[in-house]
Amino acid sequence: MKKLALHWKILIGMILGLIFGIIMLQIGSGGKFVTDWIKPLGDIFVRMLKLIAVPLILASLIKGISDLKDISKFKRMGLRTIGIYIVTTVIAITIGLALVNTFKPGNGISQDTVVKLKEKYSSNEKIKERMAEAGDQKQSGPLQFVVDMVPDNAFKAMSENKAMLQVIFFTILLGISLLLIPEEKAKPLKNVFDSLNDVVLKIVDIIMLSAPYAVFALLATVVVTAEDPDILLALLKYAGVVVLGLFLMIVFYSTLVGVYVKKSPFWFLTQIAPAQLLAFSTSSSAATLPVTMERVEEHIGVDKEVSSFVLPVGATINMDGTSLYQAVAAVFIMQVLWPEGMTFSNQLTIVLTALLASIGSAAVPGAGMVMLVIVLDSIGFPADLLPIGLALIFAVDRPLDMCRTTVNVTGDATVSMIVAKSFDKIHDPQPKEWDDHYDQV
Ligand code: DAS
Repeated sequence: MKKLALHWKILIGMILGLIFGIIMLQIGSGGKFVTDWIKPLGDIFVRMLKLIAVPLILASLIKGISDLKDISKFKRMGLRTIGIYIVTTVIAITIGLALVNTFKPGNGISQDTVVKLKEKYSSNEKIKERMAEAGDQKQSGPLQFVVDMVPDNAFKAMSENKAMLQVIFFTILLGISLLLIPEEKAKPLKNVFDSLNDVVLKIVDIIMLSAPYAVFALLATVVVTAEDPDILLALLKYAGVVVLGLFLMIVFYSTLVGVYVKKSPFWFLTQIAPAQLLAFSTSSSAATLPVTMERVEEHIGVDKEVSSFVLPVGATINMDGTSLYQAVAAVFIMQVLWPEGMTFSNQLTIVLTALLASIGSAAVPGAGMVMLVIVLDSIGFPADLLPIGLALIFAVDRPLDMCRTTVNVTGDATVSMIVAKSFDKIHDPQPKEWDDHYDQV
């Protein structure tokens, strides 16, 4: 066990968690036991990761910007990053549309399944919650997400984890200003953030020691809180199309890493595996971000000037997995409930709105489904059928959220390597002796 690399231990924890959850489901009050006594372990782990996400972004982004020496390079890196993010997201949506129009998973859903869903979910609290959240999003104008990026209170922004873009905005302002004041004045603050960065990365290592046990709890919880399995079967073809699309995205990223970054795709997937497994277990890019940053910097060798900007921005605005899922889900729902809406222009509209929706989706569980309402609304989907449409995909949303979050994280790591390579800021990693220790512990 000593020599087992971290990602194998996490994988074993996940599999044992799945098995434990299935066993507990067979025992009378097993589900309640898991939610009362096991689930908190997973919740604590996710909260600890979110706890250090803000200080890590603050420290590494300040260090990254101040190491850049001049602002023009930062501007070029920012524009290149956003540009590549938009391209990969449009490719993800296109793959999603191609697959869902080819396999037509919606054509296999019988009308009595739809009726059953109508009864089962028409008053479902979670569906209402997501509809309400989407309603709030709809009310705001197209540029609201830009306005929301500017915090009116820096410390309040840091206290609310969902305001990650606000933290990034404030930190970029601080980092650039640090570049503009005389070196001797900036030095003390830069040193503080330098050591804060190392300290926080150490905290990530320490938290990761509990990862195998935490993912056990997270997966056991997912199993006992899953929706009814018979609907899962009816939706298997839909879920299969989403998973196939997500798998193709992983192949696409691996090809980019091999062809452009000139690193072995298998080596890349091994190094990023702990972040992917956490993304799968937590369904949260935000919670996974500290581990993604630690893996990309210390195990893949991307310079901090690049990773400290590209990854936090990617965790919030680059969600390729989510955008692919939204394209497939929107067309699937139309195939079942609104076949007449399946026009080519509507599908083009989906490309644009799924791109914007994935940028606007928060990096938390279930966010992608909330934004799906925006996508459907944009093509004039009948409002009375919306709750049924969401109900149709709700039962399989959590397992698909786990998969699409994994792709979101992998896409961010891939783009950070591409941007680093384009600025010649990727080197052979030298994991520190501690890393060997934590990898082997
Ligand atoms: N769970 C979101 C994330 O953290 C993705 C989604 O909901 O689609 O990336």
